[in-house]
Amino acid sequence: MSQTTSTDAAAPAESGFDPHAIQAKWQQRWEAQDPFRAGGDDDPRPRKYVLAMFPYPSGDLHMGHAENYLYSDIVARYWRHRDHNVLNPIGWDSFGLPAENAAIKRGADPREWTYANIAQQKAGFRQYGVSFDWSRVLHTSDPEYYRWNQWLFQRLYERGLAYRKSSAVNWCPNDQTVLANEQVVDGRCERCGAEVVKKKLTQWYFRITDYADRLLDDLDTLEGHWPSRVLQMQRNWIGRSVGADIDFQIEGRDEKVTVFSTRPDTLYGATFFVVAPDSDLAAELAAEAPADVRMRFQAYLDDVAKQTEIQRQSTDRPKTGVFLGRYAINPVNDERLPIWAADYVLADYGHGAVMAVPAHDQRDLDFARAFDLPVKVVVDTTGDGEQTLDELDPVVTGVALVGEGRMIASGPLDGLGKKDAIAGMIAELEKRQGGRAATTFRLRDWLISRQRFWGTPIPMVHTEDQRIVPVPEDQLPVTLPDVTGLDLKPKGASPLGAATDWVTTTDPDTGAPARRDPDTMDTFVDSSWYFLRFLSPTSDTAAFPPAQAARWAPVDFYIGGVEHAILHLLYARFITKVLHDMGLVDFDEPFSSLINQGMVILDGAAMSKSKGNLVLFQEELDAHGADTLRVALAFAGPVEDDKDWNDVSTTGATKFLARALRMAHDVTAAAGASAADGDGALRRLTHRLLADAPGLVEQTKFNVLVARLMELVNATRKTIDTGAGPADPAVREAAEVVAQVLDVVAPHTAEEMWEVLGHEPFVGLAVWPQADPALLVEASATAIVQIDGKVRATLEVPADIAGDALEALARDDARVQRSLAGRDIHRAVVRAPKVVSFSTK
Ligand code: ANZ
Repeated sequence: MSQTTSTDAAAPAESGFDPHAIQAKWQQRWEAQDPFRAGGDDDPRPRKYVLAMFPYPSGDLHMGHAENYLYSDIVARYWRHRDHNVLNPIGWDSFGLPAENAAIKRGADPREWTYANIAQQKAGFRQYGVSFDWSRVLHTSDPEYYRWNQWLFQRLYERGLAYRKSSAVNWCPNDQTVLANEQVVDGRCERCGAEVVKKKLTQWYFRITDYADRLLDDLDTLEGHWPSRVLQMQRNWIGRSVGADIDFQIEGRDEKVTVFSTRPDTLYGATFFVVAPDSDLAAELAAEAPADVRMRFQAYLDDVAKQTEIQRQSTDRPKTGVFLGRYAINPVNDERLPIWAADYVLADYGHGAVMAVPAHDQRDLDFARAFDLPVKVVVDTTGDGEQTLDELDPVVTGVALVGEGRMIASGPLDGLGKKDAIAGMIAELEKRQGGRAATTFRLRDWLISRQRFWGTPIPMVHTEDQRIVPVPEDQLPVTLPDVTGLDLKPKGASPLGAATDWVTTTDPDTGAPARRDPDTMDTFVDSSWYFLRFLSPTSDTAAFPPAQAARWAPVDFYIGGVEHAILHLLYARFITKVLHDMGLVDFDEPFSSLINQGMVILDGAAMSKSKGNLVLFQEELDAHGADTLRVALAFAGPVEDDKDWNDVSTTGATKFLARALRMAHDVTAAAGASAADGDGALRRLTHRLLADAPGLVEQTKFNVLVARLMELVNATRKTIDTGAGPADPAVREAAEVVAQVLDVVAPHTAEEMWEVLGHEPFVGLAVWPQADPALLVEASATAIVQIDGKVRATLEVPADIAGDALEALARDDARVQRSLAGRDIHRAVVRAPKVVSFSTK
């Protein structure tokens, strides 16, 4: 669409098109009559569940919302036109830190900020003409919602999937709360950017790792339905490594220590042993070491605590470590392996200890070279013999031999390739009960407790005798206390702990005094199952009735930003699988199809308040009206692409809508007139749109759909002005089809057209007519005739003409004869019905 010119800008007023008046009129009727409410249980139509990721009430709606909810609305409206019972709900993800921080800043209640923003966003959505089912609105910060988070927590607890443990967690010193691994980006707090440190704390976790295999394997079922990059990001995040657990005896210690290795085949090449300095094992080993070692270890540990996980994993920094003065015994050859503490080994991956094989692992080699430890090659990787093993010596080259090859210096494994050697070693270890096949995941359990106020209270009670028991179900929800008198400022412990009346309770078993758990849940718990709550948002007997889940879920079409590719989607997939195992849902993936929309950007950069390059949704909406904004955004480019606001033409969109409405006004053929004798070309175009529109919407090619609507509006205009005129019934037919299809993008204008054309509202509920197959056949085609590469004639021919017949027509054509001027045709190439190509040389 072209850019603004001064004459364009005046177009709407001249044509008498008043988008604001039309919009107000139809929004009022929708509000009064509620036509977009999902049908009840007795609705016989097939069902479609369309969902856009629910918004966080951070302030006014912005251009990202304008895009996201436009796309889901197009799909929702489309399925209604295809005679489906559509559920298109809206709710708010309304717990979380920004509300709490705003409240701290202003000494107010987070509720005020939250619900005021929600009201504002609701009004924005109404004004944008989104066809939500407004009877199902939910807010996760309502006790009616979060009591079911508590219910869910307790179900997980019963199943051993919610548990407390002490471990080194990510701690944001600024927000004074723990963060899940997923909320740490490049070593910094995702929310505030502060550098995250490790702190040892006892916290609540969900045992998502129990589901790691299923979460990974089931991604295959989503192939082709989810963006492949999201599938890849999920796979990497789960990170399955297959190998073996190997038990090592430690001199002077009874219990064995297990390590995980993806290369058990290289066990004969192990020359030292490394433990994570911040692991319990390191502390235990150091405790029994001589005083000087203990001191060196402690100093090192203090140093390590300052490193982020990213720093620790980066390969290009000098290796550091401390020899602990202890030895592990290689189970296959009884060699003594010195034990080091070094920070390149992470405490919470595998078992927090590794057998180091410097010849075949780069990090181990770097370490061995730094501390002059032995290197023993056990895989001959010379392969095609271009270089000798001596030339490849890792000690000299500094490059570990990580490639495949034949085993050497490995006793019974000698001569084997990697796969057989791994299998052979595992069999040997199993025989000796010194190891076994094992799989390790990068995925960690989900840390769900937060030391903040504005979230779901964890429904557990700490008793005097140190038991931790669930709050009895009939006492749920545990609601948040009044904020008056509470200091919400982050201080390392939950502010709820200071709400004395609230935190004091009784032991459900004995009636003795007890304390509530003062922590609240990660808000990703709220969003892990909200799509099910929309099925019965007011139910006070169940989170969701399983019968409704069977009816509506999984979600057929889910759309949202790629920033949720890992966290939200992984958690929702996990909880869905848990609910499946509880027998509450009969599917185990929540979202059957997923689309990530691009961003609305300006001058090539993401819009942001701090950069001051925001295009404000509300301003644009007030200036141009909803339909203009909707058409302009839908037309701006493919759904997945970023759209630069410079390429979004509201002027072009307004002109198009004005033209469409004027076309409806011009129609003079009576309603119900048979279009059969109307303008054939216009009818073919109309029916082609009807035939193609479903595919265009289902493949989310909304920009192409708008282009096709524009084409049909232009063609109709031509018939009205310079063809058969406004009385041609084909003109009415075209205008009616435009109204019905345009509704998905520009519903207010479409309703107006529909009414102008003499129909009862709502076009939004009108089922699209079938395309007439007879009109989809291309009746005639234009063939070009070339002679020696130059076009000499065009012929109108039947679209299904045979090659011979086309060639004969071309040879007989007078213009062709003239051009040939008596020369002979040596060769004819015919591609019916489009091209005949003669050569005379
Ligand atoms: C011996 C070995 C020899 C290894 C070899 C690799 C190559 P992925 O693939 O990422 O799962 N490892 C195990 N636990 C670790 C920890 N807590 N911190 C750092 N590294 C750890 O990596 C698995 C490999 O990473 C394991 O296999 C182990 O080194 C190391 F030629 O064992 B390997």
